[in-house]
Amino acid sequence: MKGWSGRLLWLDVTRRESKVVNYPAEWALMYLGGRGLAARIMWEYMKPGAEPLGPDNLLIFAIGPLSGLPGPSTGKLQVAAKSPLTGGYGDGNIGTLFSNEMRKAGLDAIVFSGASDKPVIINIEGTKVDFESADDLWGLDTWTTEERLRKRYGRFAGIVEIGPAGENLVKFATVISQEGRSGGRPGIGAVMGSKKIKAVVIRGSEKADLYDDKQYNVEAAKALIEIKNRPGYQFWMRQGTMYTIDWAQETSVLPAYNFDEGVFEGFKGIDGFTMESMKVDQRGCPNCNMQCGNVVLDREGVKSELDYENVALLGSNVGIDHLADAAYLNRIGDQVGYDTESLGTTLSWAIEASQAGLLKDYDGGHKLEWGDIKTLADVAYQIARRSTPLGNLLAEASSGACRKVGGCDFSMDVKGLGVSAYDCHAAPGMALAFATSPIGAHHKDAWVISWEVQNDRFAYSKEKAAKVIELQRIRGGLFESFTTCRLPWVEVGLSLDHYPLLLYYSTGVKYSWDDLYALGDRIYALMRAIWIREKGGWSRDYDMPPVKWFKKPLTKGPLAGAHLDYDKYNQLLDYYYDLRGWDHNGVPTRETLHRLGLDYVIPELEKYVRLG
Ligand code: PTT
Ligand code: SF4
Repeated sequence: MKGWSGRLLWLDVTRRESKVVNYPAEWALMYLGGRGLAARIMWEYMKPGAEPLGPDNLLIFAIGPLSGLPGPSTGKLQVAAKSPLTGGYGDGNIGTLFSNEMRKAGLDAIVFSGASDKPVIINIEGTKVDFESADDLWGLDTWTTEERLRKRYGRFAGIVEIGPAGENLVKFATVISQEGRSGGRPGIGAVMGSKKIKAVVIRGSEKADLYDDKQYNVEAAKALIEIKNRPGYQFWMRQGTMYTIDWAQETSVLPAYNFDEGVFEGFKGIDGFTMESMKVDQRGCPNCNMQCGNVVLDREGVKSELDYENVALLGSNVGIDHLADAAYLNRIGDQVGYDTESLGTTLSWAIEASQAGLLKDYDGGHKLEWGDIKTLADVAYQIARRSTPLGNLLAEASSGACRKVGGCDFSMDVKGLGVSAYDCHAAPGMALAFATSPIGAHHKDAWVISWEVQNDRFAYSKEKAAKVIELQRIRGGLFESFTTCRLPWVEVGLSLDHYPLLLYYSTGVKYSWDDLYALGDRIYALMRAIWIREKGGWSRDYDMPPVKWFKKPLTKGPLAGAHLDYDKYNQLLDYYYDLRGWDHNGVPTRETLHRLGLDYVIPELEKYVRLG
């Protein structure tokens, strides 16, 4: 095979053994890599019903046929496992040198099974593996951990690690790299912590074996030049995703006060222009010529790398109107190693719950207040350490906490994962995208909202359901499996036509757009099959957006009064299922599974559902 090594490294963490395995070439062709390969491995090798924080869960790192090569924003790695937060398929996409070094080590995937009884660093050189003690690192934050490991293994080593949040099995702990990169919102860092893996280090020295090296480089160079010449490039380099704050305010989708509202009176204090006035550095993922990690000093004078999502959820959504304060919470998230988006949705839920009197046994009678940065920062640390009853409760995320104390009507999650930073009172298509995302309410799979606000915004139409699927195919199916950053296409408009060519020169396989769309649909149906197997069945209730968007209309801004409509949403969901070839409960039909080459999942699925 060209473009793929065809090899995966299997690590038995309990026995401290490793072996290199050739996986079937068909998997590469049908699932590409990254998310697709991870899902295929999970279906094949994970024991059904595995306890997410037990040794039977598999932690999977996977790259794709474009990752780690020169070219448009290719330094990305997929980290996947059964999620302790949702109980279903979970993954994340992280920009890291690990991707480049994994490519040089000649590995398409690394699978971690079992669990260590003591903290370990797994040190991989090529395919040689050492399990080293991490006793001296356990308990340290991610920045200190990585700094120490870089001194030991070198500036260019691929390193990913967890912080105290992962060690303490916080349900939304992530995998961290290079200070500001975080991946695996549905608790993939907690899975790493449950295996007592503090860090994984990788270095390789092989040259990538491509089908046509020369043409690959020509095409990659063309794409990189096109990115720099796009009209939006200069502004992107100034603000990155932070431009979205002003846009979200204008379109009434900026989450405020636990998604009660879609506008925020203090938005100017946290927007992209404020960020520009505070900017001290710019950084990002490897192999990227449109680096979007904008760095400011937080309220303690420490560097913090910002994106729209974390600023909205740790700013307007918790009533904070000073960027340095939102940046402070964001930096805590990076250092302790958990997802800043879930921190935002969990803190905002906690404030609402506290004010409703649901946290009396936890808040010591001192109600949490919107915008109270000092208390919120204290709570953020308590969550990472599970050091107080409140911190321990909130370490389960709002979805877990509300099951203990009530308040699930205002937990802003789908399938357990907190929603990303787009209010959907007046955006049914985006609500559908959150509700049908294969990992819970992440915007990564279908950021339909920018299209939706310009195209019959209040419609619950078939066209909208089709648009969600189109985006899910490209974003959630293809980019997650290439595995590269999607932002060159989304944000500066790089032509998608580069990608089949890059794939061809990398692998020698000519994929048409029809092939690629079918590939995206296959990965989606497979992820759904994993969910059905792990949940022991399925119901369309799992594909519903948060109740608040239906029941509590907006009270502020030009769209005051707007809310979602149950009957119309159900109609939209029916359109979605029909277009996907799934039945009215959201289960892929036998015919659909057959068409996508997924006959092998049918016997297992028949144990849990009646296939149409
Ligand atoms: C991603 C999610 C996002 S999406 C953001 S801001 W965004 C939050 N960032 C966090 C952070 O930072 N620190 C932290 N401790 N937790 C964080 N949680 C949130 O994580 C990220 C970029 C971004 S920034 C986006 S949109 C794009 N996402 C991509 C994707 O999903 N797939 C893909 N093929 N390309 C993408 N490119 C962009 O990558 P998750 P990263 Mg991320 C401070 O991991 O789990 O997918 O969650 O990986 O290297 O940080 O890049 O406005
Ligand atoms: Fe990373 Fe941003 Fe570049 Fe994408 S655009 S690779 S997220 S720095």
